[in-house]
Amino acid sequence: MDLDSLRINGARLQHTLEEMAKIGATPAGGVQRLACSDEDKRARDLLVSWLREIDCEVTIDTMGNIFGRYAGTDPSLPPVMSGSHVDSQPKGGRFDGILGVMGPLEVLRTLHENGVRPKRSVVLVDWTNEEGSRFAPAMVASGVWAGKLDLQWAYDRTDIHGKKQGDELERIGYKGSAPCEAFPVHAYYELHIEQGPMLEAKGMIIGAPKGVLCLHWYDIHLEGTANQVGPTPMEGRNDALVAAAEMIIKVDQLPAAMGGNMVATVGEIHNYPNSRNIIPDGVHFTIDIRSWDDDHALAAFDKLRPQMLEIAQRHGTPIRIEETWKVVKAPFDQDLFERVYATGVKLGYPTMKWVSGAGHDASYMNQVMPSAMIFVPSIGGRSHVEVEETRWEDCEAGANVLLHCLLENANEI
Ligand code: HGY
Ligand code: MN
Ligand code: MN
Repeated sequence: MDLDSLRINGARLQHTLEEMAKIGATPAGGVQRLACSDEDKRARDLLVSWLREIDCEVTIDTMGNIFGRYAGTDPSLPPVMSGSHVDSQPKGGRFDGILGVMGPLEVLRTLHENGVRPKRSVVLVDWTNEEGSRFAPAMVASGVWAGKLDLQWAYDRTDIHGKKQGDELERIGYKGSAPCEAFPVHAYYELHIEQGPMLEAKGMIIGAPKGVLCLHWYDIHLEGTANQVGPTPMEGRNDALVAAAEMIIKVDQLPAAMGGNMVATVGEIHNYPNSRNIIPDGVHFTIDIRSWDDDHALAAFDKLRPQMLEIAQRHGTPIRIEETWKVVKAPFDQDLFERVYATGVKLGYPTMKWVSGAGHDASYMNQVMPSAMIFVPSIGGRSHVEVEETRWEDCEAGANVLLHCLLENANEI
């Protein structure tokens, strides 16, 4: 068969994305499928049923990663792999992660219905808890698989209700038996929405990111003195929330102070006891610093730390700093990166090279095997929001590029 003319079924891809969007659907048109939640389970169950329909061998590992293997003609050769995540942010979008699982599913369906059996097997993967929103950190299961994070440490991560990730994985029936450890993979591709404005702004349909920024996460805990807001004079208060507010402004000012391509964000904050007529005596907030240069990101926190210590001292609110998680920047495999770009051009899609500011499981895959990503535009550059949107024809384009990149690597020795 003329493989060059092979294309995926865009309508069927749209249907799978629409079916998945019904799981955890929110009233404003987004999804909530938090890691290891009942909604995550329902999405996983649907994915497994679809994989079995096309005779894929399904394996679940001890971190709940789901692998669907579409057999090639030579089982002795390391497979090619593609995947992403079905979990979402609390008020997430209908494309983040799930496109990178439905895309390879559509590729496998296309191979299966056309009787195409490449030399190498093609493995689809759904990585557990890519978002790191319910259980920090992000990309935790691909991190364990890549040998960069400890399994028990990952199991012990707790959500704000004190539930453990390992227990929740067991509860939803996805704490598998296969070891969560890397096996030889010839090439890994991840299809994902850009989650930024650039492709749309440049009129592009396919993005070939050269890599992913480093991600450094910190957790800051402040201890104040609670009291009745009325009789307590302003002088001498130990107000943990005011101290936190000063620190949060410093975080926001950090990238400008450091220069270079950096972002710094406080995205999560918990205030205790969080009553309008009690001076806060406890605050926990998170810091996310990203840069194309790990040392640049580390230098940024070295600049921020003394500023926070001074603010804590001045307010009499002792501070505890947790260096929660770091994943180094991921410069992708040059050959695969160039293949993504060349395939986009060959298939006739406006294509550009770019970089990923969002973290992805490919960040860890990149540390243990040749990896690259395929981006498609986010309308308005929006993501991690319920209005997240990508054109169906762009999803189809991305899956076609994925099909041909995987086939080329799957048929090379
Ligand atoms: O944090 C990220 O960029 C990804 O959504 N985990
Ligand atoms: Mn994602
Ligand atoms: Mn995300």
